[in-house]
Amino acid sequence: MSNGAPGRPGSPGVDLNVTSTKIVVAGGFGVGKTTFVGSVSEITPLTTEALMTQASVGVDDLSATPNKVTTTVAMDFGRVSLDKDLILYLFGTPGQHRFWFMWDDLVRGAIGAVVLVDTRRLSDAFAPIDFFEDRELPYVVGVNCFDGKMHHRTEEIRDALTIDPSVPIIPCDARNRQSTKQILIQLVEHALRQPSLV
Ligand SMILES: Nc1nc2c(ncn2[C@@H]2O[C@H](COP(=O)(O)OP(=O)(O)OP(=O)(O)O)[C@@H](O)[C@H]2O)c(=O)[nH]1
Ligand SMILES: [Mg+2]
Repeated sequence: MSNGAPGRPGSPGVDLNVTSTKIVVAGGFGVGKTTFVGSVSEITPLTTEALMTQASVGVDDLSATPNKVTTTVAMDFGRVSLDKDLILYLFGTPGQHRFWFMWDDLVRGAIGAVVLVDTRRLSDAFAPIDFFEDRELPYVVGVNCFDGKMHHRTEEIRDALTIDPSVPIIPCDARNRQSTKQILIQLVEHALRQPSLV
C-alpha cells in the first residue's frame, strides 16, 4: 500500500497517517459494477457510459437486465474512506468482452478485486475469476442479488466456479452503500491475510 497523502511531507494539512490504495471492481457484462462504484463512492463517480445501440443486439445479452441502456466503455472511478486513515480508490472495469484488453492496465497496482457475479448467469463469472486467479491477485466474490434473490446458495456457487475455500463469497445489493462497503471491508481484510502483503 502507498501513502496517498497529497503534497510534500510536512506541508500544512497533509496527514502522513493516511494510506490510500487501489481496488478493482470487475465482473461480466451487466452484473452491476458501475452501480457498485456509484453506490459506495463518496465523490461523484467518474463514469464512461455509452448508449447501447442496435449494433449490440445479438452480441450483448440484455435478457437479465432489460432496463439497461448504457454500458461502460473504459472504466468507472470512485473513492471511499473506509476509516479516517484508509482511503480506497475504486476502478470499475468494462464488462463487454471487446473491452477486456483494458483489464490488465486497470488492475496494475491494485491490492485486490471485487468480482461481482449474477447468479442468474453464473457461467459469465468463470472468465473474470480466472483472470484474477491467473494474476494471483486477491479477490472476493460479491453476489449481486438482483430482485433480492440468490438463485444458488453460497456453497453451490463455490463448487460451480471452483473457488478456493479461503475466498469470501458475499451476497450484496450493488445499489446499497452499506452492503457495498461491507464487501470492500472484507476485501481489504482478505488482502491483508495474503502472505505477499505481510
Ligand atoms: N434490481 C437490481 N438491479 C440492479 C442491481 N445492480 C445493478 N442493477 C441494474 O442492472 C443494470 C446493469 O448495471 P450496471 O451497473 O450498468 O452494470 P455493469 O456491470 O457496470 O455493466 P457493464 O459496464 O455494461 O458491464 C442497470 O440497469 C442497473 O440499474 C441490483 O442490485 N438490483
Ligand atoms: Mg459498467
